[in-house]
Amino acid sequence: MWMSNCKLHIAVLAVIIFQACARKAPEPYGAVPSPQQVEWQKMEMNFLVCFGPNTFTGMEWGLGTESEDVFNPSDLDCGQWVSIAKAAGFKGLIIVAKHHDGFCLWPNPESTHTVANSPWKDGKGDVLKELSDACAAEGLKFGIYISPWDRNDPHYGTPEYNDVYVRTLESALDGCYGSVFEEWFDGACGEGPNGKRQVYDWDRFHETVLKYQPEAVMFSDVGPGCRWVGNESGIAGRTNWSTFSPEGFTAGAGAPPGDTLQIGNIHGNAWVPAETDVPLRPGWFWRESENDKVKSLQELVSIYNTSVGRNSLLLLGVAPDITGHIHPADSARLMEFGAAIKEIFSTNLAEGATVKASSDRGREFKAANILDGDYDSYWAAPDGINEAVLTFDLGAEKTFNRILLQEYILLGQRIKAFTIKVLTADGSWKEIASETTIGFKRIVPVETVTTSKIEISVSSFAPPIINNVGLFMDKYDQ
Ligand code: FUL
Repeated sequence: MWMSNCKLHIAVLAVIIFQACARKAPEPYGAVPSPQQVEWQKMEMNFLVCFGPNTFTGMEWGLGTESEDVFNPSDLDCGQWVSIAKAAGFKGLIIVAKHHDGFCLWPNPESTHTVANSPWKDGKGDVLKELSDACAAEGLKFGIYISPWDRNDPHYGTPEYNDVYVRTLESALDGCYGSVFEEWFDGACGEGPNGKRQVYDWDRFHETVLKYQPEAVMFSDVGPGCRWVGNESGIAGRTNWSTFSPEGFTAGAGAPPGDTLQIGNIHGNAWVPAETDVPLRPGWFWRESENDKVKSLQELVSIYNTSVGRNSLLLLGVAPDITGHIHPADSARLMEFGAAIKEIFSTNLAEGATVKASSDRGREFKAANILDGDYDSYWAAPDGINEAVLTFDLGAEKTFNRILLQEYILLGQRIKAFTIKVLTADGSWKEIASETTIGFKRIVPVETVTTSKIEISVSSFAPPIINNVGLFMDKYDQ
């Protein structure tokens, strides 16, 4: 009796231990994102609103000597910018609050080169106030770009400028415009009015942002919150690690080469995902002569695929005109773009499929989680298994040309290679893609294919984790 009781206890214990092991979530691998970086990544598309003296002078980089009288929009309407962004599927707007010419779109007490000395609203206007209010009203996030380079400030090129710049950051970030989701530090760094270059005190700049806006993700060429993608053409690396080792580099001339920024570092020690900034027009600022040069719908969908679809955020430069409105040519294109993305990705041809994995780590991590539409439920392989195959039975023949995959980045970026095969009419499997990284979101373009079964093989640095797979048809980017 005693023996059988003992056996029973041992058996129960074994089951409990087995279940506990089976249900344990995988350990994180390598550098992982902060909660703010996860939320930031989920935004996918934001506007970079470029507006200031350049809008009125037709320049890309103002000299800093422009009169404040130049800035005088006849009918500024930040509500229009925000409603266009929202309708086109963008989640936040970052405003160029001070470009390299030094002109501030808010009454910055550190400078006389601001809206306060312009004729606009008799010097009583504040673009940051109007835009942050409009964002709050529509539920979009608000971000700020304040160029460290300043061609107007007389202190530029001396240690005092770092103090001026810190106080400038404070005056925009201290909460008067609500919460700021991203602070953008441009890497462009030239000479100031006295011909000198500035040695920036990046540590102080970062501390200042964190003090007033602890939730803000900080952009620069090399992070710390997110990094430049290394080009302004809308193209993230086909291999794109969100991991990156920034040690020894600084923004601007001290940044690594563009191709390194495009790819990241495979074993980078920090989570510094790529952001892809690209203007909607040839230039970042509005010019009458470029009204007919707005990127085409096909170009924009292609940029979506090579930015959002390559584990990056898309930051699209949008340039309001001298009236203070987004020009009809730009707004019409943005509407078409938003509608196209919605159309492509609203019909997931993998819906209703069944999926089997070569292994899983228990019920909570079963392969079916991949198709449940919930970002926080995922399939994961058991510990010690770094190679796995997922087989999707679509139930019927489906025709598609985009395959979307997502890793659960809260536990790191783990997958280093994957291949995709489809079942052909003669019953054999044909490889249609062989790629490297996935990250938060990967959209793999393939030749249009019709099949009833697809097989995805992954190879990773730690047990692979996938939380979403989708099949789509894109008729716009051909
Ligand atoms: C660049 C700048 O020099 C451009 O003027 C623009 O602000 C763009 C977003 O970043 O590096």
